[in-house]
Amino acid sequence: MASKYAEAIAQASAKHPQPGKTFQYGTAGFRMKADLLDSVVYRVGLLAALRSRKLNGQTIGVMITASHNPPEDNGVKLVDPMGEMLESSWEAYATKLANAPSEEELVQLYSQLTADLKVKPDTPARVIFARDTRASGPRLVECLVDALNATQVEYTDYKLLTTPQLHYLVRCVNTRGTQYEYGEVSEKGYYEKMAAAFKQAMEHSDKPKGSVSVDCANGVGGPKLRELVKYLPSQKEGGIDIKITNDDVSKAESLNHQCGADYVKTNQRAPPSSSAKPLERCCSLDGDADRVIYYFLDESNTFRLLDGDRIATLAASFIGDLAKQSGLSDKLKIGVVQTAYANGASTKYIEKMKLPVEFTATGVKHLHHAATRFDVGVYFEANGHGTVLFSPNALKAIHTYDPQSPAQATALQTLAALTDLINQTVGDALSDMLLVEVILAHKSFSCAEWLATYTDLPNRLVRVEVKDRNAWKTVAGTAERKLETPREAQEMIDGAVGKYKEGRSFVRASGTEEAVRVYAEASTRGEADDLANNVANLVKRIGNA
Ligand code: G16
Repeated sequence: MASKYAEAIAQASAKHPQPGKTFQYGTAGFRMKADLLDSVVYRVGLLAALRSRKLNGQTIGVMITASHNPPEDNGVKLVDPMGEMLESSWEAYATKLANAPSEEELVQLYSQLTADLKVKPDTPARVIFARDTRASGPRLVECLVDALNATQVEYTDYKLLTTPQLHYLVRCVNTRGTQYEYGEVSEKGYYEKMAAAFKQAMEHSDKPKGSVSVDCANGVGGPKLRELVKYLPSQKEGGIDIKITNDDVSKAESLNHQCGADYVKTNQRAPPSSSAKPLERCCSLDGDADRVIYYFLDESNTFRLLDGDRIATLAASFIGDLAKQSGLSDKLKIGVVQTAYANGASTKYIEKMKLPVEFTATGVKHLHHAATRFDVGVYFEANGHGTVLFSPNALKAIHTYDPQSPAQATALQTLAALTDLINQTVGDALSDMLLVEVILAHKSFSCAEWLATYTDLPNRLVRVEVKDRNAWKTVAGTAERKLETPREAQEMIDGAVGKYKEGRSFVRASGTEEAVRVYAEASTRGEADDLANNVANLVKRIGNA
């Protein structure tokens, strides 16, 4: 049977023909050159309607962004009702819809999915959406709106937002009026919630030291951070001195160009535009402000990186201390989730703290899922993408525990504030940055002291372009540490790794770029570079043969 919306879908789809390409819902949705995306975004809109109807009219989010990718790329991803990433079984439907070659086949597939998924076409459907600052954003929004109109969806366009702000709004709108209410459904509500939590979290800390210079990657994080600052206490009132840099969103080509979290992490250097002096605290967001990386120049002007692993260890140790101080350590099982990119030294440090560590494949969706298995799940990718999840049990314990001493009451108050300060839906650079600032203030830590908690193994990340990145498949269950294909590759990598002290290297296809990534670490800088180059060369050889 044809879907109720078949005619409207076919008509609007004719405006956005499939360009004869094969698409795949990847690490973070669909992502590629923006001029290939019109039909994909249109079809994602169709799926959002189905998803919302399947979930009885709960609101689904659609974010148009390509995050850390260059300005000419764009992307689209779906957000499920609690603000989490789209349920993985639905990714396959997204891929199928995106690849339907003609209007007829699209309509047929849509009707089939409606029937197979037992979706009632008359159920209301609701979607909210937003975009980052890319030039292609408004055009892609039109494609999305065409799909929402064709399938009679109620929608709200939030225009420019960071990705985590959209995730926040999705959760707020779906929990409104319930016992799980997450916050006011507005951008202002986001700032107010975060600012109130920040003030409460800072109440029992030392005054923050120095300033923090924030590189906003010339993306949407710039204007949004400026807005957030208006709600935060001033320096005089005990707040932080935030210096905003790279916040020019008027020049499309400057997005993520020689700045931003990905640039800093990959190149292991500050953006060339940085004028930070030695020991000044700096951080970089990415293009849609869902990642943050800290760094500074030490006394000898050497660049020092404080990446996602560092944020994870800082957060886990701080929350562990608060749990002990508040008398809740028995009730809060804290765990950390990492990927293969985590520096080996960070994993050892977490194990020394006697905390469990789990590994998943790259992609926030995998880490997030694993983190829900702990009362307090700290998850960060080394690239700065992550957050801390508090389970319903943990929240109950924190909010109902009767403190037995003033010291317990103080720790409990800070812990409660963190549950609001930290975005529970997804990694959020603005929220994570405030979290780091709160912890540094509480610990009276400079960046140098934070760095001194353990010593990273020197490491290197290399991006290699190959003929077909899909030929590079990893073995299931190895958290992407071992390659299955090309057959000869893993043995050669093992051979290379064996030559270096504390050597480790792995290769995986990127899910967001047309490339393969090589990670290597070893006991010295020279060895890590050497190992990375050797493995990158063999990947080039095999991948372009
Ligand atoms: C996205 C994902 C991250 C992932 C990154 C790189 O980040 O959300 O989980 O680490 O891509 O993925 P890959 O190595 O597969 O290209 P973002 O910030 O670009 O959305």
